[in-house]
Amino acid sequence: MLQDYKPKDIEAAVQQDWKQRLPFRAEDISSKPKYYCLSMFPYPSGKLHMGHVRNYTIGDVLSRYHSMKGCNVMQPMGWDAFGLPAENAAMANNVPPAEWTYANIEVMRRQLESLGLGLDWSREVTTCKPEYYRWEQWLFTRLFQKGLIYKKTASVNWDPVDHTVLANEQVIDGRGWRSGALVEKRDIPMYFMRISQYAEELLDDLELLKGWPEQVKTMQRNWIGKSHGCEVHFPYDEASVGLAGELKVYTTRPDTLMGVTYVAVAAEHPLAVLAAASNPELERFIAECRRGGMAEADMATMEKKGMDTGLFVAHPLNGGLLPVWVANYVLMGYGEGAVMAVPAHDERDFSFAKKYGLPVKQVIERNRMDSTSGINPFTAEYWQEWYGTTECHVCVHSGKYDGLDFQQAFDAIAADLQAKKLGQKRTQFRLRDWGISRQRYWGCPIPIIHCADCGDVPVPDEQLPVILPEQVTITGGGSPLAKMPEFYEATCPRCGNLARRETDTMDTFIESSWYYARYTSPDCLNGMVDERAQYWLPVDQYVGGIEHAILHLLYARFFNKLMRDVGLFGEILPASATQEHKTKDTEQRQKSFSEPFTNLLTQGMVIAPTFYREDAKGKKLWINPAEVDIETDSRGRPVGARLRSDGQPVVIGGTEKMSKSKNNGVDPQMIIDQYGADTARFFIIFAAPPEQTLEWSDSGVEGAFRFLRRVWNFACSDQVQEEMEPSRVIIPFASYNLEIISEVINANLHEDASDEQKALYREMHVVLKQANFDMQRLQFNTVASACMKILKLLEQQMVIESSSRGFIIFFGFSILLRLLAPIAPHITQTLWRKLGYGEEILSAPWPEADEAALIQDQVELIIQVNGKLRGKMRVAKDADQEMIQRMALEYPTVDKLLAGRDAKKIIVVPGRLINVVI
Ligand code: ANZ
Ligand code: ZN
Repeated sequence: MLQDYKPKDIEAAVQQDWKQRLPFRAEDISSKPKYYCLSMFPYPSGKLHMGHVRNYTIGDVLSRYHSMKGCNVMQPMGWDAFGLPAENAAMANNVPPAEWTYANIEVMRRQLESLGLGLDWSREVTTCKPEYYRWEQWLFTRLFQKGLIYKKTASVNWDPVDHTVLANEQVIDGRGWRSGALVEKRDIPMYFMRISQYAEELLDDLELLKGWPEQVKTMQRNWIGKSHGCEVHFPYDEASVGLAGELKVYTTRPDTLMGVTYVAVAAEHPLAVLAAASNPELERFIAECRRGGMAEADMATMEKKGMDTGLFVAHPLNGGLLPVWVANYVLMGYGEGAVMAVPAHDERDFSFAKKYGLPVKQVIERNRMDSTSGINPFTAEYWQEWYGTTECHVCVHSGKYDGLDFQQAFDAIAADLQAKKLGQKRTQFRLRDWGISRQRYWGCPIPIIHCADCGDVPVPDEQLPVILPEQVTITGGGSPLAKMPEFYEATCPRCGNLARRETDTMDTFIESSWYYARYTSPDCLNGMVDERAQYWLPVDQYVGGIEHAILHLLYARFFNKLMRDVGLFGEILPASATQEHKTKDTEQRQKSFSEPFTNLLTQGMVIAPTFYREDAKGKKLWINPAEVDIETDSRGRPVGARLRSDGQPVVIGGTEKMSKSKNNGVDPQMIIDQYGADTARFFIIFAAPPEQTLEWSDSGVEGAFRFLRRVWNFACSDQVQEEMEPSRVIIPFASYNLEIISEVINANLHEDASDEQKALYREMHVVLKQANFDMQRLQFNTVASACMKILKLLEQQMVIESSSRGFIIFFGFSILLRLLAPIAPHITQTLWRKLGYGEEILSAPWPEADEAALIQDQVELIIQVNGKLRGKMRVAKDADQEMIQRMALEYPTVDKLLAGRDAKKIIVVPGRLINVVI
């Protein structure tokens, strides 16, 4: 009797069963190979969005697939729980951030459960809990003592009305997001992590990451930004500066040194400050620059502004005097905070020089006889052609350097500077040290106590964790911690005097930099991680969004190296250890614990159509796709759309990334409620390869549902049930012995099947073989379509009468269920049991294609030994002599009779028999 496919009931029952039997618990000791599959953990905003669903479905498919392939799989989940939104929500709704966060976690955990993810919840990590963040405080104190964390004054965004520091994302068009006041720069002491010390290693080790997308590695490489250049010192002109000294600059183009016509310094540069002391106009200009607050990215396009300081420096090689300007395009935090300006060969310097009437001196020519040689200098074309390349360069108007190419000039000028002690070659990294203190409440407290006598004293281990008070009211006017004496009053751990506890918290990027390691030892009470980390790390597969391609991944890679170097992964010598101290073993360990993520998959965006209406002022009001009915033409193409509630037309916008701002997000919960998690998962996997953009489509979701219903109906139909009944007894399914099954089926097929039936059976294995290939290269969308093809082949088999049909259906359907299991775990698990294949589909072996079935056309050969009939053997029709002979020798009876001897002669009568003479 046909039962309806009711995903709600099925999924609830299966999830209940998982809750009781815990099949996703990862074993810390196992004889199976380990497979650690990690999806980026969510920020508990309170609502799962489609991006999460895609991310976690991909991770789950990989995890389940590897379980069935025989791995000891760990797939954990947790919460990236600190951060700004909780503070904003606290202000809006008047609830403490902790309360808001924990409530959201409960909601989202239920949502994740309803997706049917195979997660090991016993490893759940919540980063705002003291048992988690105490270990980053512990690490902080270690790194502080090692000098890998240090304190330095740095500028922050200051809101003068709200009296608070703003995060970059809270500054909108230069104004505070709440107050609307013009944001100022303020210098305050901050803590920095010396990531620059690891720049070289972070760059070099990208080579180890064979399983990462090239694109991500390139982004990391550019971010680290190693450049080869030169430090050049310009001696002060004592007459104008009033003291002796040198202005240092960093340049990647020492070959242009003879073309320098001025030098420019950042507004914060000491020389600018010195000049401003006696020049009020300059002082005003500097103040204006500092208010600007400029991101590096805007540097190229913003309007260049500057002012002459009236000071001069001397050219290091020819002694000529060069004016010193303050320029807003020079960054204090980069290089030396000063540049040697070469207007003829640097576009920024050029537009600055033009604006302020400074000289332009060309010192490079292009020695090229092609179309580019005729380009007029200083045109857009010229900059396009010249910028960023040093190919085919020759020096001109450069005295003794005339005629040298780029590298020759670079070397010669560097050597001359060195001889004069006015500079030398230097490689530099773009990567800055990581400012980790935040003047915010909802984060991990920085474990430092400020003592008037002892300075900054790290909190001793036995006083950790420094607990963040959770019962607070957030008003928006600065961190509440700074107003809580019970928090900030402390005694100095060194001298015992009254001292003040640091009220800054850590950048929330810190929590996500090591959570992957904590999952290995989530309950460890006496350390960040324990020896289980050495079993589970590195993560075998990391899955997440491309938006984390730079910072998060770089910080996590950095933390892994820090943890390695404080000895958390066992005894490993630092990279700097001398060769003689390195043994094979330590070197191997050094390598295997250097990088946290062996393979990285960056999933594509989820996009959806947008709809809007314009109000009287032309402002777009975005309408959610769920509220819209789409009209299509006869070919199914959309021709119009109407708002369901009023039946009036709406404008169809473009297809864009699902977002709040365009109101085009589809709520995953709605899809799950309506169609079930299996449908949502199947659609997401089917609609696009994991790394590509996925276009949401309601009809696609419906198609996914219809397919799963067809699977269900097929399995539950009386005819199929009847057909399978005897096979259950005959095929030794519990052993899943492919060889035996293959033999039974192939023998049967041979005896009574029609050509069509054979072809259909063969086709199934062809599809399976391709699906397995696709699975390995993470092309899950074609695995999903393989499932559809196999169902169709089985449906076709059902209309052919034959005695082997039962076997084929029984075995074939088990292949379909297993192939589909990682994608749609509930329906497959339910049918697996219902049809008597076994208890738990997750522990069934992954289906492999039957090579014997793949042989296209077979003939049967009689096997003789010394002319006596000894058996029959099936070979491909087009098998060559050599292959037939080999198969005959391996035939069990022949092999036995040979007893290790060589055959004297093998006679093959094509298509008929084979005679082995012993
Ligand atoms: C002279 C010159 C001539 C330059 C030329 C470029 C082209 P990368 O490659 O990113 O390391 N620079 C140095 N410090 C700077 C600062 N604090 N703010 C803004 N610009 C700065 O860039 C190095 C180049 O960026 C340096 O080489 C310097 O300009 C500029 F035809 O020096 B160059
Ligand atoms: Zn003290």
